[in-house]
Amino acid sequence: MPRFPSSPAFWRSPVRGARFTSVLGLVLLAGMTVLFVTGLLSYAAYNPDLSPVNDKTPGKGLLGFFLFSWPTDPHWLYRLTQGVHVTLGLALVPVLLAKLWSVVPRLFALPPVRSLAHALERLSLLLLVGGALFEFVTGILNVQLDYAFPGSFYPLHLYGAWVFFAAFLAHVVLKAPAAVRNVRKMRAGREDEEDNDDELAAPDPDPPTVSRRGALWMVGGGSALLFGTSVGRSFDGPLRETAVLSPHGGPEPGEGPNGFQINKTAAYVGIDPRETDPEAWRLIVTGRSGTVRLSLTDLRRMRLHSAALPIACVEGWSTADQWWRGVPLRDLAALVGYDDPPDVFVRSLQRRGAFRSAALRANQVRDARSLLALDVNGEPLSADHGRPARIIVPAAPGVLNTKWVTRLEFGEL
Ligand SMILES: Nc1nc2c(c(=O)[nH]1)N[C@H]1C(S)=C(S)[C@@H](COP(=O)(O)O)O[C@H]1N2
Ligand SMILES: [Mo]
Repeated sequence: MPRFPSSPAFWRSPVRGARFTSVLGLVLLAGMTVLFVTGLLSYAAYNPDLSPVNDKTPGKGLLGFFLFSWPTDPHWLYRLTQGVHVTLGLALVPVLLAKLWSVVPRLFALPPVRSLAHALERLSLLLLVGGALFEFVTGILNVQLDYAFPGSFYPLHLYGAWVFFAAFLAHVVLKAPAAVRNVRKMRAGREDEEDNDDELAAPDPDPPTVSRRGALWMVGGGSALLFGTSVGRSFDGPLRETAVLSPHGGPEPGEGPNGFQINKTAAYVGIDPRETDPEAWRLIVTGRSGTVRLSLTDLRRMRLHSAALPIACVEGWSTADQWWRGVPLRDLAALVGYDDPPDVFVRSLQRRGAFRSAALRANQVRDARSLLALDVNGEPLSADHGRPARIIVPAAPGVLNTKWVTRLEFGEL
């Protein structure tokens, strides 16, 4: 009985084989491509060119490109793209693990390097496997642990994605044709045929306890379970309760008009209730024609506008549309001298921690549904939803919807 993992006979599972690996590989080809694209969309949605405010990634160079201003239509756009990114990412965990398990004998094959080409191939696999594990681990920690990497998650996950994807492309070019051939054979019902060049199959397998098909069903069942226990975070009502595996999201929001998901409470980020007292609070607006100070009463005398918009967090959870009422940002821009709205830099009363300020692009300011909201669902904002005034922008990530606003600086950023 061979005792070393470097010997092919050490690996006994009859499930391993080129066809098992091929099915999982093709699922990952589709799934990881969707993750990469929705991840880059999330990057674009942060208005990364409005630096150094939103995106502080150092030395990102070419990788900092983005191709378009994030649109404001459809208003549920980020809810969809980021919901898919996080929910699909969680659901793919069993597929990734099964795929790695299916090829693990290769890791121990001797000699470790046979030629220069083989050395390069192994290096690309290191980037592929390392990159995939890194992206899943950082992503899952982020959605589960309330930004376990404040400030640094973002560049890590972005750079990791590019390293992974470069290796992934090379791997797909090399392996996809064979994977497709293998799956075709399986579908033609010839999976039990002898295949002598199957290097992944155990040369001396144990008797089977489960068929390859059965093992694939188990992986699929694991994915379905993860999907079913996380997708609810993108919906309200009883469905939300089904999301026992999160993604996380803050404390229980309670009942009533303000009873929807809260990311961080006023107390958690250290907002002093005296500063958000509606009598004492003032909004400062700066722009081309100078500075304006407005009380809450001044704002309520302006033309108020209503819009039904969701909160959609980068963590993957989102709320259904809520009815927000407030002053359109473009009307506030007009107060300080802009007929055609420019970008705006938004500051909150928060003094420490992430997300206390954010920059919005001119196309977002221009949309009449982009509000400095004072009310939600017919009532003034609660302390935790940003009393007395917060930003709400259609289709934007939650992180741009700054709460407890104190200052709006209009101008080209
Ligand atoms: N000042 C401030 N605004 C903030 C945040 C914050 O931490 N501080 N969190 C942002 C994030 S990440 C999200 S998802 C939304 C959540 O809004 P909600 O708590 O009202 O649901 O608020 C955004 N606005
Ligand atoms: Mo968020």
